Amino acid sequence: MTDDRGVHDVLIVGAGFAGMYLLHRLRAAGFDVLAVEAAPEVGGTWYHNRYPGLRCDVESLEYQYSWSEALRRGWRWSERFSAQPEILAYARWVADQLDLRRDIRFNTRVARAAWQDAAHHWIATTDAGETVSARHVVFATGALAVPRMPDIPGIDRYQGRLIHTADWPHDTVDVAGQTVGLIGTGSSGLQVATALAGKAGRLKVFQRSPAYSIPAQNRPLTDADYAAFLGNLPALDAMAMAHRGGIVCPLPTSGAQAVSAEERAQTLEDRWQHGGAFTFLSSFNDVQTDAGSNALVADFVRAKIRETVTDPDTAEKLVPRYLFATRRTCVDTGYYQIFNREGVELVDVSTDPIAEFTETGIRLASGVEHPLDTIILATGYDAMTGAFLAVEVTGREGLTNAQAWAEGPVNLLGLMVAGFPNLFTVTGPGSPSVLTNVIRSIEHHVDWLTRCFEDLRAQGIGVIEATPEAQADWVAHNNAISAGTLFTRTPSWYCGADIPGKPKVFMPYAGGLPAYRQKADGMAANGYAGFALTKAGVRA
Ligand code: N01
Repeated sequence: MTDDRGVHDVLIVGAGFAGMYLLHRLRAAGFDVLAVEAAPEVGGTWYHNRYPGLRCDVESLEYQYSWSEALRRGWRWSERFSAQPEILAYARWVADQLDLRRDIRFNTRVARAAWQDAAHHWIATTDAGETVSARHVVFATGALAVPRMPDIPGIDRYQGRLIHTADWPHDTVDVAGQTVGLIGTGSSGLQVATALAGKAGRLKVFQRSPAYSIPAQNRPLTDADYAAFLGNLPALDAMAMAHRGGIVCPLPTSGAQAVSAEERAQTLEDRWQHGGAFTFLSSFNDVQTDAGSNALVADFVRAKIRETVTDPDTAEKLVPRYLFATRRTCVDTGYYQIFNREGVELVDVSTDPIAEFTETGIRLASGVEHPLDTIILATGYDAMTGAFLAVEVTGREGLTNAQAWAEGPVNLLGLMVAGFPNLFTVTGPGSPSVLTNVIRSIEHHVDWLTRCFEDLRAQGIGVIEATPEAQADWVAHNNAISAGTLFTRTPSWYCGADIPGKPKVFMPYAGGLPAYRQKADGMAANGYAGFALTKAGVRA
């Protein structure tokens, strides 16, 4: 594709929900923008992830763009929590509505990007060896984009069908009559297990860590739901903007220990019946900061698991012991119930780990063998840093992104890394990102970037970059905030604990979206305090 359009104003890497909205905003603001996308279609994670049972854990009416009333009125979701095909169809519909595809190069993966210091622009090289030049590059590559293969020897030896949930085949996967093994019990594992139970001849769920999961209580959306939604958009948006997770949910006003046991039980029961993890988490205001309150909420969920699963041994294995919601809380549609079915077996590999793949299945450390026709890997992602580090990015004076992030991701506002002028990440580490309804976080970043590019253009600024001092302050601020929460007490993908050798740093900004927005917008309003600005045509 070596590009004949000269130096673009902005190159966007990725055409998921972030890249799509950014392309629309910047194009409307008169910038010359090109987006490149590795997949043949828009949608990002919703294109690649297509395993059976996949639904969003944020409600449909909130997991859509809020910036356009026309889009909100033009699309009708069928269910409260949408399934993947409908979310992908929505992304495609938006691309059509906004005529985005003409500026997206599909089937194009950026392999390298190098800053040209004298010319003040980037040259990106695709894996086909073609080049694109742009003054600014924005990585809109998503926090959960690079699938993680498990650290288990012998994977190539296995002769059956091996499928990662994040790379599900486009053809039909027929498991009827088969013995299927599922490794991993996070959000993906729970959903695929629930979908395959009863379809596979036998389903063996290999669980290393049990998950806390809240029922979705999914149901069709009605005309009344839509009337209540479309008739109250400003109030609903205001509520979402005030919520730390960007969710339409009243702010909790008391701690879990500040109310009587009866009131607490009733509140939790109401939220459980309402469904969804974000609203359940918002039952009380101290669930993620006070270990005593956290234990009370955790005990409520543990009791629900014990009530649901009829075999007491299996129930005990499914009960998590770690602090509630310090790993991503799952949302399910009948997950715990599958263990009451014939043909579904929970294999606890916490004490007897999977030692290796064999030609026919899995062997545990104890020597026990599990012959399997198909193995599904729901083993997650190289979260938050994986997609950015998968591209070899060279900034000022030969500094690479791998070097800059060797001890964990550092940046200013999760938007810019010192030493990488004119390069931005959307919903990267150091921003609220995965702790929020990511659509709201995306919209904020895209709005911030659009304003930033407009300001730079108006002021004749050619180069913007995070100063090392402001970056150090932001990293310290992030660490101080996460240290005040319970998140850091549990190993999780939020802190790189799942990947051997990955720096163990809590990555998302834990201060909530409203506080984050205030800081990011404040810095912009204050002349981009913390960023160094260089006039166009002047050597930085
Ligand atoms: O991945 P995960 P995911 N032997 O990293 C296990 C979003 N998402 O794809 O915890 C045995 O959570 C590992 O065990 P352990 C959402 O943000 C959203 O499920 O390391 N097990 C764990 O159980 C989510 O959090 C939606 O002990 C091994 C599992 O693999 C994020 O994506 C749907 C193992 C990985 O869980 C990632 O979720 C799907 C081994 N050797 C995803 N290695 C919705 O919106 C790994 N595991 C609903």
